[in-house]
Amino acid sequence: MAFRFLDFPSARDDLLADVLVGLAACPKSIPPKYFYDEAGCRLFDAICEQPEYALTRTERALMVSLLPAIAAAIGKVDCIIEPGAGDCGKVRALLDALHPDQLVVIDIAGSALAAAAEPLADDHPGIEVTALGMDFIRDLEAAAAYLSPGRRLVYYPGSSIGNFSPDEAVVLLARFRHLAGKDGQLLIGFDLKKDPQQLHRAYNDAAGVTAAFNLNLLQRINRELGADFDLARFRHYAFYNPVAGRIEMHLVSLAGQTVNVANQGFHFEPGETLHTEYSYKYHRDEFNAIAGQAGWRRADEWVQDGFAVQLFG
Ligand code: AVI
Repeated sequence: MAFRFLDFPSARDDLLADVLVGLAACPKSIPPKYFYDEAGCRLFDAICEQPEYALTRTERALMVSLLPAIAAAIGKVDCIIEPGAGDCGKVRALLDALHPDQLVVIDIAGSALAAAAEPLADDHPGIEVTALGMDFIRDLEAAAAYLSPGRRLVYYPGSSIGNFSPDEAVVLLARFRHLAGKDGQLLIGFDLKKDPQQLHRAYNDAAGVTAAFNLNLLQRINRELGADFDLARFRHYAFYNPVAGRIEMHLVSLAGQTVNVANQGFHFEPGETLHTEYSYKYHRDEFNAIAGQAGWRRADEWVQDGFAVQLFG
C-alpha cells in the first residue's frame, strides 16, 4: 500500500479575502467552493439523496451500466487525477476498471480528503495514491510536481463544471489539458438542459436540505471569521434561468440590515440578494464547444436520463 498526503492550507485566508471582496461587490456574491466545510459536505451528501435531485443518482447509474464501454474507450492509463475528489466515492469504480499505477486526488478539504483516500490505497495495493489538500481552482499547477510520467486521465464527474461560468470553464478545462499532457484524456460528467420545472424542483427540495446547505455558508462565515449574520433574516432563493441556461442560487435579505465581518460593516437592503452559486446546464454540443476552446477534442460520449459523460483527448 502506498499512500501520501500533502496539505497546502491556504483556504482560511482566502475565505476572509473572498468574503470581504464579495460583500463589497455589487451584486454581492461569495464563491460556491466555500459551501464545503464539514457541515456543508454532510448537507451536500443529503441533497444527493433527495428525490428531487436526480443528478448524482443518474450519473452513478450511468457509470455502473456503461463502465465497460467507457473503460474500453479510455484504454490504458498510467495515472488518474481527480480534482475536487471530495469523499473519493466516484473514482473507485474507475480504478477497478482501468488499473492505473497512480491516483492523485485533490480537494480543498484536505483532512477529509486524506481520510477518504487512504482506504483506496489499502484496497488497491498496486496503486500509489496521492492526496493533495489544495484549492485546485487556484493551485492546480502545483499538482504537476506529484505526477509520475505516463498517460494521464483527468476525471471530473458530478457536473461540478456547471458551477463555473462558461468562460471560467474554458480556463479550468485548459488547465486540465495542460496537466493531462499531450496524450492525456479528460472524462467529464455534466447535467443536460431539461424541463425548467424539474430543474427548479431539484434546487428547491421539499425537505429544505438545499436551503440548509445554502444558509450553512453564512454559519461558516460566522464561525470561522467571527461574523454576525442572523440566519433568520436571510432566505434561500434558487431558480432556473432558461435564457442563461443555469440555476441561480441566492440568499435574500429579508430586512434592511448591516452585517459585520472582520470589523467591516456591510449593508443589505430589504430584498437584496447575496449570490452564492450558478449551476450551468448544457446541451451536448454546447459543452463540446466549450471543451474545444480549451484544446480538447471529443472522442466519445454516453448519455442517460438527462446526464452526459464525455471523453476528450
Ligand atoms: C456540486 N454541484 C455540481 C452541485 C450542483 O448541482 O450544482 C451543487 C449543488 N448546489 C445545490 N444543490 C447542489
